Amino acid sequence: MKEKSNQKVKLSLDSKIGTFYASPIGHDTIFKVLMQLGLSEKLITNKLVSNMKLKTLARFTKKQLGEDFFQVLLRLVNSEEDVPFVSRGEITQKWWKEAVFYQIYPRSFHDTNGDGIGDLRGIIEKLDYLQELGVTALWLSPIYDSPNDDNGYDIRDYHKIMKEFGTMEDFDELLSEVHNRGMRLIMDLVVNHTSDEHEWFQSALKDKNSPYRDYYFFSKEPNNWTSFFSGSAWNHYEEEDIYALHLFSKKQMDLNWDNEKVRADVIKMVNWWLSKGVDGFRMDVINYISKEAGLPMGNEVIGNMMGFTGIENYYYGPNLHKYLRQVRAEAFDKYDAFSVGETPGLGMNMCQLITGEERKELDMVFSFDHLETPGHVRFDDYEYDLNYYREYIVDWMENYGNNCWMSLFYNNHDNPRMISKITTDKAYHTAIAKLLAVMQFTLKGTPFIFQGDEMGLINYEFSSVDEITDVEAKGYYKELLEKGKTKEEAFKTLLAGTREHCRVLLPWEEILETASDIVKSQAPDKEIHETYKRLIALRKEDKTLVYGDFMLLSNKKDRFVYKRSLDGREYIVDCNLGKKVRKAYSVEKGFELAYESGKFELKSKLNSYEARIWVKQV
Ligand code: ISL
Ligand code: CA
Repeated sequence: MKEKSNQKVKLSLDSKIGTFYASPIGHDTIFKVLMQLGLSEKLITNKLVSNMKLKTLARFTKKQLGEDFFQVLLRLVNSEEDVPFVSRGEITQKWWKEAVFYQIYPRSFHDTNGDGIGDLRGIIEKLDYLQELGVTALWLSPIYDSPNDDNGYDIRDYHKIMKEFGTMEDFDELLSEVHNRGMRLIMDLVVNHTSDEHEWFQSALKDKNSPYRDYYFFSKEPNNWTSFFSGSAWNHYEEEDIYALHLFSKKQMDLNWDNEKVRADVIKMVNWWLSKGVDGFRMDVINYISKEAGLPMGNEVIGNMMGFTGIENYYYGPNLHKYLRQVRAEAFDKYDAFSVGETPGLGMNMCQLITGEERKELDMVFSFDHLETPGHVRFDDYEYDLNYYREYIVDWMENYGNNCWMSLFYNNHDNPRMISKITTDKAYHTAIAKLLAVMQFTLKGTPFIFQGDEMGLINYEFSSVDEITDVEAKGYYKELLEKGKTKEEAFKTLLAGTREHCRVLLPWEEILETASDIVKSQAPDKEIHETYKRLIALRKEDKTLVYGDFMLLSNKKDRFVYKRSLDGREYIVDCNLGKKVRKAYSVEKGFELAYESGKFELKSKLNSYEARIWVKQV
């Protein structure tokens, strides 16, 4: 267990580094910085350093870090009054803890009218398939009316369906078909920003005195914040010689949540969908909604470390908790609806302060620190080491608390496929796909399958940069060329990290609909699909895999062995995280094999990436 400080005393330059690191936000911030730089925690936790005063460190590092660096960290740390409560007690039972979620990126899920774009009818057509797989809840990426600058994450009208996807009648049918099957459906809530084509922004832009002017951030003097999609976070409007803030694309304008009318309108819209019967929302970049008052300049050192300037002013903003509570109280709670926030950049303490059930903010979050190993960013071309995933997940399993609940995922629409990140050697792909599934369905938390995971999909082989149309990738490509990279180099970088890999239409025909064809049915993809079915069924059979305690049995190199137990029921999961064949964990008498990802040639050995699940006989 990690040491935690309970003191509510404000920290200052006279505080010791150790005290700073023991404070929840201090810990998360330093942890993130170390991770970004690929440095070890030991750098901070050794006695010599931890007894040093912050101001001494500030003096030593003045040249590298500048005057303000520690002031900015102190402001962030001191802005949080609370400390996380970590319960070891009973877990409250909830449908969404027992659920198996499946994320649909509608544009590339299933196209029924041949225009090359997935649609709502396509989802309806595949509901039986999803039910058979064992999925119990769906998350739909945005399906609202949008000019599609960022594939629907730029919403023009929250109450209309994107015309390429279908109509509101199609949606209503989809929702009732989902419910008829005893499944749930959650929507994507994108309210950090709207499209610049949204009527609020149009009105604000055209008329200084518009009631919607304060819905956004307009300024004559833009600050130095940068956009996640390259360049400045401020777009210039010539007519009035004024700028407006957009953390994402130039067509995704940040909403001003400090304006209570914005909150009221968002809450009204959320109620509208909940009253239609949707079961909850995934909330896009929800930790970015509260910005530091006055939008102060971003610290350049932090900006360089993180790759984005300004981020310390909004990724854990001053009113975040307050706004989340308001949305919950005035919308979600009225329907007992489920919420999962997308929260890039937040560490474990911050997540505890947002998802602790006693705090009444969000039910769950997606945090992302497991998607790249320390010192790497998404666009790096490297081999992901699963030993890091083990370290990460064990920390969360042991320290997140029973009053908080984790989401378990490896993929989503914003990342290349995890299997390809681990190795490009196709010989291992089937084994890796199964290994990932074993961990996903036996660890403590709610699994979120991303469409195609169950088919064992890997990165797409793009042959030209023109095939990559994502707004982020296009901006980054331009930036790389401006920095002097050749076209080949820039294309190679995109291939490593582009979100496009996960946005290619699912290959239904090639993979599953040829099940009758003997050759195809023995293809690895089919095998992976069967594995998903088996594991989901196993998880549903026994609540031990949902609510059971987690206990680490071995974390030697390339090995991950853990136990889940509840009321005398026990499972042991034995995973080989690497390519080398290694000795299997020797389970006590009384356990029998519940699942085996390989061929079980040798009981005492585990092949490359092989995994076994043992269950205690009762
Ligand atoms: O851009 C990032 C830093 O590299 C990401 O962490 C980013 O904050 C995250 O991917 C946010 O994603 C969500 O909001 C975006 C949208 O483009 C993504 O598809 C969505 O998942 C803007 O709405
Ligand atoms: Ca279509």
